[in-house]
Amino acid sequence: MPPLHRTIPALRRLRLANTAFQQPAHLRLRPATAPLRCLHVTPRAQEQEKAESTTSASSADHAPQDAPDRAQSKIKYTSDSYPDLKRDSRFKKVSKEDVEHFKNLLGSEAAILDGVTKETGEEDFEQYNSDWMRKYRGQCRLVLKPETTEQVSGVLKYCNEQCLAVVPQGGNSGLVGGSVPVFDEIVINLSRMNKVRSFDDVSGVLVADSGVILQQADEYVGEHNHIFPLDLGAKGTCQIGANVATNAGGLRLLRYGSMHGNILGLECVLPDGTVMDDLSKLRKNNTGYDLKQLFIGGEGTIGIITAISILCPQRSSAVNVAYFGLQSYEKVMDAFKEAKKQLGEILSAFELMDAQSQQLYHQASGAKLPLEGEHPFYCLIETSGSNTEHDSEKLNAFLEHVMSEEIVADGVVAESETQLQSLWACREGISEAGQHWGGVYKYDLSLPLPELYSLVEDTRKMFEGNGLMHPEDEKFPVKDVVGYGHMGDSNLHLNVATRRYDKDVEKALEPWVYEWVSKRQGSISAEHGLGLAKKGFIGYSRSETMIKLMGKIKETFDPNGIMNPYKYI
Ligand code: FAD
Ligand code: 2HG
Ligand code: ZN
Repeated sequence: MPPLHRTIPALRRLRLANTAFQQPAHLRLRPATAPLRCLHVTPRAQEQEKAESTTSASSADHAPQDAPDRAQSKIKYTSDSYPDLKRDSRFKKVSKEDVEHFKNLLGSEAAILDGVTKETGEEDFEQYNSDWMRKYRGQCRLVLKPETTEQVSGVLKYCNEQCLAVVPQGGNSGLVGGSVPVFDEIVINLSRMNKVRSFDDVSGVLVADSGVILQQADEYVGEHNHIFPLDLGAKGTCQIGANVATNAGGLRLLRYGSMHGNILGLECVLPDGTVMDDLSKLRKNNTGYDLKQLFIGGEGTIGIITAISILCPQRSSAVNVAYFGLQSYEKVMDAFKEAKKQLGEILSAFELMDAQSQQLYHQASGAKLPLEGEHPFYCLIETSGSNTEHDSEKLNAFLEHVMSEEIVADGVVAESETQLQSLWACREGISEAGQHWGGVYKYDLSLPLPELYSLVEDTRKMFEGNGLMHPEDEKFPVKDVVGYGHMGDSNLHLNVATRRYDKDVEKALEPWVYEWVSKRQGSISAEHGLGLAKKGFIGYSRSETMIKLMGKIKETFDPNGIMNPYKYI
């Protein structure tokens, strides 16, 4: 195939703007190798860039800005940050006898982290007690790591009988404080339940334990030419059972749909130890209430998911990624409309990033940005298809159109796996960059597309007006307000990057953000869930009737309330 810039003059402007992208900007369709992204994708992408970079600015130009030493700064106990939350006196404190019981039940040293009968230091519990954002910190002194469904069942049955509160935990990458205890709840960590049970390469149905890491699940089905229908920045850490428990959305929901559609069956353990075996591999099963749906997005409040059965699509043999600069949000919407119209079934991601989010990523990671000059908005588009010729024809027509109509001002197209990864890192790295300076307030919102970005502008105005924000001055708690997200799913991520967690900032944002969203009939949680962070705000997105029904469901499954207490329900 001839380089695009010879056949399509408008694409000459799709140029390579820095040394990370030195080759001419023609599009070459590549064989699909699974992009491997992990939680800390940023440094890896940076390393690749540094290795490739031969000229251009000195390394000092790209050094990340200094961040406070996060490892040194202690996270406040959740019980101190939320003094209104009181420990429920119904719950028993873990005793030596309880620990003894669990030891017998689990039968392995590796299965228990015991700070009740042993002098185990607080730092050993840190990774189980504190969340990824370093915002929430519990006081658990017992972590259980069962290896089988029977063990999970035994643990829950005992906890229910003894009224011991528990928190199910996967990779602990959740962003709403749902995966860590508030007080002394026992952590039930699923990481040792990590086996693939079966894969059928005719139907594409994968059955696996809930503790399998998402990236490993994707690699496993990749060996059979399939793809796990979920992809997200934390894929190197998060677990597939927890992905189901949070109904995670991620980067390709636009193409493959949500967990509610892709999950065919679940195996769950109820709080009283009953195993609900619904590991169906059927696509169609219209036999009464679809109970598994209650566990999808249930956030560990009614039971523990121990295995999943999921439909995995065929892996695409041609994947392309383009990164554009655009002059306005209206142009972003035009580009999205055109992408849907012209790329149709091969469009697999359409992601939005504002200029501030890209600057934040650049400053925090030191990575170069793909385009020279600033554009108010950026988009990342991915196509995945099975017919190289057909895909490239479609993509060429789309690129020619958006360039010649001046919808897109500038852009690059990846022509190697490394470049593809670097482009994705500009999008995926924002989440981590947001908290580089000390803390971040994260809002994950569903909004009608025409109004989606106005929230970011209004938030910025609000902080400019109340004197809490300054880009450089350390005295001001807020550093910047950035907007990005899954444009293809009308899902905005509003991140307020701060130098420290600060009650004045929180008061300015909440419930103001939720009111703003509710007025536009949006949702206060598009994909991260409610956890503890949004506990008090569910009423902005759900009616009283629905909240009451949720309460009844909780009571039916978990009458003693031992499952993930103090969270949204
Ligand atoms: P955890 O954080 O350990 O747990 C999450 C919740 O599920 C908790 O309430 C926990 O109690 C419950 N839980 C865990 N395991 C089970 C189980 N087996 N049974 C029942 N309940 C359980 N989310 C998105 O939706 N889209 C994104 O694009 C996205 N990108 C992210 C990028 C980064 C860099 C980070 C840090 C997070 C991102 N997230 C995203 C959020 C997070 O990764 C997801 O919510 C993920 O599904 C959580 O998985 P985990 O294994 O870390 O679960
Ligand atoms: C993403 O899309 C994740 O990058 C994280 O959902 C968003 O950190 C956030 O606010
Ligand atoms: Zn997201």
